[in-house]
Amino acid sequence: MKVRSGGGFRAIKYTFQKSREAGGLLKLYRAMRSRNACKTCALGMGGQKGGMVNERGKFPEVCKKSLQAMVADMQPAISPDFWRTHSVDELKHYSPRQLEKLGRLSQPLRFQKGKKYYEPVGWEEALHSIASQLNHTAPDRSFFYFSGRSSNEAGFSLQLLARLFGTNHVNNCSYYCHQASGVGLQSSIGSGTATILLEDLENADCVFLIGGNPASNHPRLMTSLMHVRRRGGKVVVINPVRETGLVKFRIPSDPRSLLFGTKIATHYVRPHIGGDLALLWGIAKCLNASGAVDLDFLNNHCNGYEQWMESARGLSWEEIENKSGVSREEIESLADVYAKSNRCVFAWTMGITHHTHGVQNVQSIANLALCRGMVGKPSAGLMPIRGHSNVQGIGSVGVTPSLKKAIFEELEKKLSLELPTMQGKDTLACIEAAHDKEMDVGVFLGGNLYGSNPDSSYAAEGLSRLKMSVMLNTTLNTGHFHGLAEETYILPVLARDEEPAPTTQESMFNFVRLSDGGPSRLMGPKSELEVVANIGCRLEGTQSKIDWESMSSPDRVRQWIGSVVPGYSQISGIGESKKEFQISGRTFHQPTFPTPDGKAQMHVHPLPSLKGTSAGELRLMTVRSEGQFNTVVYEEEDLYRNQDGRDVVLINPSDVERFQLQHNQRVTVKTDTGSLGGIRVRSFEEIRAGNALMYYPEANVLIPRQADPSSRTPAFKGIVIKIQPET
Ligand SMILES: Nc1nc2c(c(=O)[nH]1)N[C@H]1C(S)=C(S)[C@@H](COP(=O)(O)OP(=O)(O)OC[C@H]3O[C@@H](n4cnc5c(=O)[nH]c(N)nc54)[C@H](O)[C@@H]3O)O[C@H]1N2
Ligand SMILES: Nc1nc2c(c(=O)[nH]1)N[C@H]1C(S)=C(S)[C@@H](COP(=O)(O)OP(=O)(O)OC[C@H]3O[C@@H](n4cnc5c(=O)[nH]c(N)nc54)[C@H](O)[C@@H]3O)O[C@H]1N2
Ligand SMILES: [Mo]
Repeated sequence: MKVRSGGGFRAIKYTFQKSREAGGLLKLYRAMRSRNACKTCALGMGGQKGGMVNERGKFPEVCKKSLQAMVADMQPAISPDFWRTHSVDELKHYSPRQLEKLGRLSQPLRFQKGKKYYEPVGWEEALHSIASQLNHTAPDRSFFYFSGRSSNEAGFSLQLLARLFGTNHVNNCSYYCHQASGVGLQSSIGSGTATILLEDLENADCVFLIGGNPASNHPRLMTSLMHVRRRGGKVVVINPVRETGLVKFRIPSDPRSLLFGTKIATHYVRPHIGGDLALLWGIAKCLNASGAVDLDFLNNHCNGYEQWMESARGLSWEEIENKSGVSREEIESLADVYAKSNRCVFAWTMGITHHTHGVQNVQSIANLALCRGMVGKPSAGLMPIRGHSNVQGIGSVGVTPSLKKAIFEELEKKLSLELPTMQGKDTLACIEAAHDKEMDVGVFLGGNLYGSNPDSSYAAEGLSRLKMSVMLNTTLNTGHFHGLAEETYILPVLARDEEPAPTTQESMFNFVRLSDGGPSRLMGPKSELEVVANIGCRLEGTQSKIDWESMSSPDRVRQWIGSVVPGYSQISGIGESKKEFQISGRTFHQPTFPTPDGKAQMHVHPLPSLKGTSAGELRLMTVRSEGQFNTVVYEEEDLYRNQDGRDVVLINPSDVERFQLQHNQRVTVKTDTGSLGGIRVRSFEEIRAGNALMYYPEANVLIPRQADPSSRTPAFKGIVIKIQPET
């Protein structure tokens, strides 16, 4: 049966199903209610107010993926025997879902090229070998990649270890995610994160939701959008796909919404993939023409607005319509909604950042917000909807190639030494350097670098040229079997709610939470912090520079963070005070910006031509289903898009006809980078004609290594494909 709304009773039923896997509802409920920050997205939940409580103190707040993540962590350990009977070649063919379901990692594992199997090794042996390889490695031939699941403490500590070791090749998954938001916002308002609080969002009278599918990926945001709608506010969705849950959502914790459903979008516009920039400029053109811009605000608080106005006026409607795929009338109607709003929030995700013009997309969103004075007052502003639960914190505490000036200077002063000043590489550049044999060692704190990369075959080749890779993980993923180095170590770590001592995380609203940790569910894994400290103690270059033994205590690491990271001073005492806090200087309720003259900057852009318009071509987006979390797949089906499997390419019925294909026909999808066979064509009327949808990470073999020049975020959306029938 076709699913016509997001959330609802299905979500509740799912909770009961999942609780059986977790050993009972009570056990799962206790785990979910423990005082730990939610493990999944960066919307922020839990912490000292207890699990399932949001930043406004509202209970119960829960979503399917937070249950999935919890149940995955509650799995038993993979048995040591498993590794004797399952070869790497065999496990290479396991799907992400099969790998995840094998259970928790509980012993350090080693794989050496030429052998068939991973072998369990003791912690002592693993750490000793890792340190001795690092001791024989030139620091600039090593790189450190961090996922956004780890704590601030582990992130800070490992990046410090990398610097003391001598490398700045330190980066995090943000380079594949919201880096374009950080760079775009920084260049516009001098600050790289959301300008608002959760309550600002709920009090807005208009929300623009651009290039995101929060019904699946940030389901708790739907409660906020419901509040906006109930107060008579507008929700404008800009997305090439009509996503079921953005049309109607049944919020399980709200009886009225659960029974009758809540209509989310008041306006739903479907541009072509990559057409947003033209669309946003089209709205700007309308606002200029109708005199809806706030000239006083522009004059007092913005630089570059004259050029912006001139650019908007100079664009032709023909260019705007062709490059966005949206008609002038529709664009005018959106401009009208915005012109009538007094408190507007602009929110966006990967549909905006995953393009070679990602930064320009973000800048033009900021332009729109600024031109009507919607940044720098309550209940209005800019809101990148961040991904991983602590991706923002990881960036704040220094997991970036070059450290913020303030952190760099304070660290040098406090440690009385010189930190490396070499140019650090971003994530994609590290993979390319590995491919060019310029790297020997990669250390990965969480994540799945292989699985999240564009051009998977190239990524595997690059990673396999390393002498050693070290991966700190909780469960298995495809990166443990593809692109293996001469020697690969997998180190099992504790999840956030199993840590022996409290750790902290930062939400996308710049709120720092304290997670209590909890009893370890398994024998064997160590805390991330302990592993880092252990390696630190053994590294020749680093051991004399800091007391690494003390660095296994999160309290000690927090003292460091508090004394060197801007806005984070309150973290030093949080272990004792338990007082969670808002990072200072990041929320803008006044229009004074952290730029040299306190004014925001507006930017102008040429509009990129629409890709994939030649005969036989389509534009592809690679996206998530609601049954996965990034490279971890929990369910093969995509309920909301009514798909029973992931080996599919979704195209509009008119394109099925245009290419003389049949629904369910097997095809090969091709790009200049790669091809993927055995894919089923699905006729999917929700997607705008001329565009196609496939699932990440399976489709990553198709994705070129083309990145936005200023943020270095790859274009995971907007890829030109051709579809070839298989006979
Ligand atoms: N359940 C679940 N939740 C998650 C994750 C997960 O994998 N699963 N991942 C987490 C992470 S790390 C992140 S970054 C976020 C990601 O959250 P999203 O950004 O919502 O994730 P995507 O699946 O990449 O979805 C992109 C959406 O953008 C639309 N889109 C694609 N191309 C374009 C375009 O050119 N223009 C516009 N306007 N729209 C476009 C797609 O139709 C889709 O609805 O979610 C986080 N939360
Ligand atoms: N084609 C395509 N590619 C994409 C995207 C896309 O939309 N399309 N999206 C991009 C985006 S937005 C992102 S963020 C990246 C995702 O990139 P990553 O963050 O690198 O990948 P994940 O799949 O989230 O990582 C999952 C692994 O993290 C480990 N893990 C989970 N919890 C913990 C923990 O507490 N500690 C530690 N140490 N490990 C833990 C588990 O072992 C799990 O296998 O992928 C990017 N790649
Ligand atoms: Mo992400």
